[in-house]
Amino acid sequence: MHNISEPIFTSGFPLGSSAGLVTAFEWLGQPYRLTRVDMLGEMRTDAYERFNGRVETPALVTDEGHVLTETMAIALWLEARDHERRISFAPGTFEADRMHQIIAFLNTGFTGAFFSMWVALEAEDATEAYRETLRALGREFVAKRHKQLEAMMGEGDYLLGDRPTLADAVFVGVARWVDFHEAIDPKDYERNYPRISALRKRIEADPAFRFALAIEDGVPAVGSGAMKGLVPLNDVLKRAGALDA
Ligand SMILES: N[C@@H](CCC(=O)N[C@@H](CS)C(=O)NCC(=O)O)C(=O)O
Repeated sequence: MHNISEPIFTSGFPLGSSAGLVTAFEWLGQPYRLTRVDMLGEMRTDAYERFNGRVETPALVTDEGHVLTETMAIALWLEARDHERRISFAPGTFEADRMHQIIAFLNTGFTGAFFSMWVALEAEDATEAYRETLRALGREFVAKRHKQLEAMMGEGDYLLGDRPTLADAVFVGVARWVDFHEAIDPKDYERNYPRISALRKRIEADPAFRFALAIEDGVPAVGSGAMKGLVPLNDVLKRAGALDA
């Protein structure tokens, strides 16, 4: 553990939005490591809470040993290291500003639209009527945010320009929740949101996202070669000073 010099990114399962940023790490191609975090189990400890006070994934332990949380902050950390502009645009350009705009929308309105559906799922003691109200609210917001994202998209193959960027990565980690929560009728999905639907198919077929899913599922995976190995969560907690040595 002491010899690890690469940044370590936590990939939360099941269905973590973190799969999006794992996809981004793969596209970026710089050395990194991963830690799988069971969000229903090992994340619920005092040590993890000391590591990330919000008790969430994703989190990044940087190569300097700092702990950085929040999807947008980690996306910006990646952007600052993307000197070859593989997954981002030159700072100060309108493309860069627009990428930030789209990531912000995805990380707030689009992701937040699913919130009441997660609450409904976890509210085991609530009445069925209350849970159905939460699900109905979720369906309404998910449809609204899909309509808005569809309108923000152009004719291109990706959210911006002609290549995948951090915006597509953030998108793909969350867009799949629509299936899990049955938030939109599959018949309406392709018909009402043809660009979103096509983008999902394109990125979900991408080897980088396939790799992220394999990591999430805990099955052997061959990635780009940038991922230098899995690190046990306890080692990460120790490194961050959240666990007694
Ligand atoms: N604002 C945070 C939210 C992260 C978040 O919602 N993480 C979810 C998984 S995708 C989580 O850890 N949920 C567990 C919980 O809230 O109990 C970010 O953008 O990174």
